[in-house]
Amino acid sequence: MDTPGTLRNPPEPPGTLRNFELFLFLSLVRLIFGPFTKLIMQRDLLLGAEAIGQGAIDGGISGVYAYPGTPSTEITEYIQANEVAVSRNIHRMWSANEKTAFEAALGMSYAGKRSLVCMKHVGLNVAADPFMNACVTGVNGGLVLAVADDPSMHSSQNEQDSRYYGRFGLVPILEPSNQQEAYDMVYSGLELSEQLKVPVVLRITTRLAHSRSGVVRKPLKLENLLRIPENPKQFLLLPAYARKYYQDLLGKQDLMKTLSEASPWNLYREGKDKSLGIICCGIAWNYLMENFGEKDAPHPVVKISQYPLPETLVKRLEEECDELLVLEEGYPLVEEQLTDFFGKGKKVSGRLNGLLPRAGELNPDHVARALGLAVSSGPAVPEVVANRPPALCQGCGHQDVYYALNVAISEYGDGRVFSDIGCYTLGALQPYDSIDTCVDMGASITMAKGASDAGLIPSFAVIGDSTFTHSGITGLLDCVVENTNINVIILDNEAVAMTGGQDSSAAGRIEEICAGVGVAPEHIRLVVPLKKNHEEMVRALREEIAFPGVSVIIARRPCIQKIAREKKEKGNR
Ligand SMILES: Cc1ncc(C[n+]2csc(CCOP(=O)(O)OP(=O)(O)O)c2C)c(N)n1
Ligand code: SF4
Repeated sequence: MDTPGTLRNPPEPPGTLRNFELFLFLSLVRLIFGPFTKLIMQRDLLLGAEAIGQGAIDGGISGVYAYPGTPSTEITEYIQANEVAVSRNIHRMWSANEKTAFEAALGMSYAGKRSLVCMKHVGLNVAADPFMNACVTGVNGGLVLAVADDPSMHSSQNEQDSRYYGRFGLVPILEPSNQQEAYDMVYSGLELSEQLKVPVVLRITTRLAHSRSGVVRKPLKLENLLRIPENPKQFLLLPAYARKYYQDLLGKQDLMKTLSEASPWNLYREGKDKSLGIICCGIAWNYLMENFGEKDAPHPVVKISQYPLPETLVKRLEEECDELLVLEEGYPLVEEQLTDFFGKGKKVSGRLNGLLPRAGELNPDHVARALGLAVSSGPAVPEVVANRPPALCQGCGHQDVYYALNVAISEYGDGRVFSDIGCYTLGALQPYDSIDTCVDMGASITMAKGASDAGLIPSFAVIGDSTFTHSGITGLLDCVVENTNINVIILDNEAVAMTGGQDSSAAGRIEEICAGVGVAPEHIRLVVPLKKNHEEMVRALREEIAFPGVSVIIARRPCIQKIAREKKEKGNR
């Protein structure tokens, strides 16, 4: 900063030649570099999920395929609303489930174009079959699988770690530590996928998906041209081909490791205190940095955001430090790889040895405690916002169904209502206390079938319209084939309400699907779940309980939240 008396070049009066030259020079710079600087420096404030959507668009995808699921939903919603995606007509409609989504993305890759497929962690269980096999066939156009894990189960039925799927499939895993990396990793991940000819897994967790930060974008790429695979048998997994492709996949492992070693997202950071070496995976890097502010950690740190594990970096840390601490979100995947089976090796701490909690999300406080630092958690959460249990909205049609169901089955005793996953799972709570199970999407019909087979009659399945088309239809077919004594209630609110009211693939199709699967038309009943129809609903339920075969009762009334949202949107137009 200049101080008084140090002014060496006093300003020239306006209008001099010098000012004019400067003006000309700046105008020229602006003219030549303006468009580029604007492009290069554009910084958008994006959720992690949105950064992935933007990275995929800029990276040249021709399609996103997904089934909603927290915390992955916003990736697809961002692409659906994006002007470039709309003008390019990038495929962006929801799929019926994660398996169909993955397969469609693979088909787009087969045709030479780039695709993104998104799901929550449990969705990858549903898509595991095409995923594992796509790792063997490989890809043609780049394919990135964005999978969002939910440690602490904020809105999920478990907290599995999707990095294991990447390891299982023997393909690269990218794990961003912030929103910028999330963007960069999809953008470059599509290229990495084309370079290695395998799907690339991008694993994020809830905090990253749902927090914002500035993201600098890269130039928008052109979409790939249509181009079928050079090897016309690439996607033909007959054993004779599959054996060869599996060998090819094994043959790529060394290159994957080399790329991990050289990855700009993996790094070794020096630290003077070598009594401890720290390994941070993905967002855990952020949690460590939050503890040290602008200052570097006193210990050497290896940041891992691309797998397979960058062995050279990890070995260097192991050789230089007395002990190791592994900070990772999810399961102890890296810690397990480093821990000596017989306990004779170097001490490795983390989630396995109890220094960090074995379950749930990590946070900066956990990291501070593990490092023996003071914990400053900030002010306590005011009671007014703490611990509000979820509840069905007042006026929700699901309530009316539960009140009727409770009456209809009261004489048979408890323990016979198999539910599924959706808003209606809240029927487990008071005052309804109507359902007994919730395991995975589609399990209501199949579990009720098994219980009925075992002699538990009547046996009820309660399933939402979206969950029915996600994975209920095949279970219903099993029931029809065996003429199972079962009562299925499909709660048709014409929306995927639990994840924000997306359009349901089932809309306007449920009766036809049930009839197509083979349910007798006279046992496909339609009711409107309203207070005034209580008696009629109880009667319909009792009549179907008396029928010793497959019956489906469709309770149709639109989700009131979706109606309210649509009204508001109309008003804003
Ligand atoms: C395999 C899997 N994919 C996605 C989800 C996220 N999810 C939970 S319920 C649900 C759908 C709910 O829709 P619907 O069955 O129509 O019930 P509603 O919420 O509308 O009552 C979704 C997508 C999940 N839990 N599991
Ligand atoms: S969002 Fe819709 S389906 Fe869910 S509880 Fe509210 S009204 Fe019912």
